[in-house]
Amino acid sequence: AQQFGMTEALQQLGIHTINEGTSTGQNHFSNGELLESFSPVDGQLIATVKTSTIVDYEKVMQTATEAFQSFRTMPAPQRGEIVRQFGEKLRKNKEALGKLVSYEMGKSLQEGYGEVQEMIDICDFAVGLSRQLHGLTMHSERPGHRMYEQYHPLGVVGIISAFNFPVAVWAWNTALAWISGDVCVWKPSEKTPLCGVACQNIIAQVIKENNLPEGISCLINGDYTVGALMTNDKRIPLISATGSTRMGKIVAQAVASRLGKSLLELGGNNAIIVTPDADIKMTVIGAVFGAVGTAGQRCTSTRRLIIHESIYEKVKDAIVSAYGQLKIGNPLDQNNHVGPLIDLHAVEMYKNALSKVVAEGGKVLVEGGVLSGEGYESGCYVKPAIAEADNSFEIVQHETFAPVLYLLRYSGTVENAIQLQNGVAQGLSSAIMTNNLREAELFLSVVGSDCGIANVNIGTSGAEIGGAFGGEKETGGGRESGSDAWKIYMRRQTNTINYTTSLPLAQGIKFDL
Ligand code: UN1
Repeated sequence: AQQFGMTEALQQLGIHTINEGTSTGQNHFSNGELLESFSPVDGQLIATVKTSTIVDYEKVMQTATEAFQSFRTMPAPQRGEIVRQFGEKLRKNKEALGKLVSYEMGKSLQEGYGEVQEMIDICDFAVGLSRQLHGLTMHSERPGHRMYEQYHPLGVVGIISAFNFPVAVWAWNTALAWISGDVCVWKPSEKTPLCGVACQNIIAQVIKENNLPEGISCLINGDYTVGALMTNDKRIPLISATGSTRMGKIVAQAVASRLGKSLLELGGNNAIIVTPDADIKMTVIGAVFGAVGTAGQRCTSTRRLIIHESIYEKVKDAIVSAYGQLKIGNPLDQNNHVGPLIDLHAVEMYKNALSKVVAEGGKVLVEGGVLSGEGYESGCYVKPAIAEADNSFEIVQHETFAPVLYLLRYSGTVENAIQLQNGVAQGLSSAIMTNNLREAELFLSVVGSDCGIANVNIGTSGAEIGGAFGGEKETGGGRESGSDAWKIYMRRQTNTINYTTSLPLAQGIKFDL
């Protein structure tokens, strides 16, 4: 890692590689056990971070709650100015943070930079939005009355994020929460705690430079037990959680039992439909990047290709031959396309998926396997694999966070392909490759894709921040990032004002005293 300037990057981000973790910002509330962060890139221990105890958690919540009391009164455009400065700091730290993301998580350096770019983009988006937190006005049914709605800050927002987008998902939430006047408490994945510390260090500078209360941004490290403190905490009106469907169900039940709000971004099982009218060259790029980008560990990763029988062999050959060109290795080296999986547990899940698909009757087209030898010492590097399968296979119905792509065949019209595409429990992202207007429009219509994201002539991953991001069914139903996703971070109030000298009741009710 040294040859890629990692030492300098860690230094710039305030990560101390000595055996005591870091202690900037809210992290001084961490007095628990040490959490070690190993890089899947080279298997090395990068640094350790102290986790938060229950006592630490209480302190964090007190600081956050106090900070909210003042932050909520700051005019929204001024809060936007804070987010603007945060975006500026991210621009200055893009290279260092992108490298850390790549090193701690294992995604390619380009994707690490891309992730930081998403953070910068959402900051820009939020700055503009800080002057556009619009409510509607309505016409009252009563004379001399005025009716309108307004959005007020909500309170403490709890963010539970996953290892695969260790920095961007936090920023999608915080940028909107902060312009909304909320304060944030973040529990990053215990697999990428240093990304959390680095982000906290960056925002802590902005908070300090503006003499704002530090509780605006809080970080707690630890495992699911820390997450459970958050989900059960009545002082947190909104929990935004990204991760597996299994985790989401636990979070949703805990939050619902206290009637809190939850914003869930859970698993996907994303497919690209390839029709006889598809541009094969574009299909190959979209499908291969979708399947092997981030080593298949995006919630938007392409897991299934649903190909029309008339072009099946042609598309199959093109994809298989593209897989032959893939270079697997150190993601910091820009010559490589595919980096490692996050850890050895992920490698087990990958191996398990490959043996299951064969056991269920699938046919392997591109052999997988775990790489060993020089450069692969971490044991986390695997070969992207392709198997011919059936949509009904249990393993195909399941999201495996690894580069395993299933090829499915359809015959007849595009309706049959749509049925297969929708025939899974998850509903995040979907795509169709076609130059046929009828097919494309049908795919986007009410009888088309049932996913939160539906693309035409684009793969399933790599959404822009300007749109609302999220999905239906077991994906959890939440929407983050662009469009009007900000509304969940605020509380809506309907106001009716009577400026007359009488008090007529609504619905024409007579009540004379
Ligand atoms: C995720 O995998 O959790 O659309 C988020 C994409 C990225 C975000 C993915 N912009 O692939």
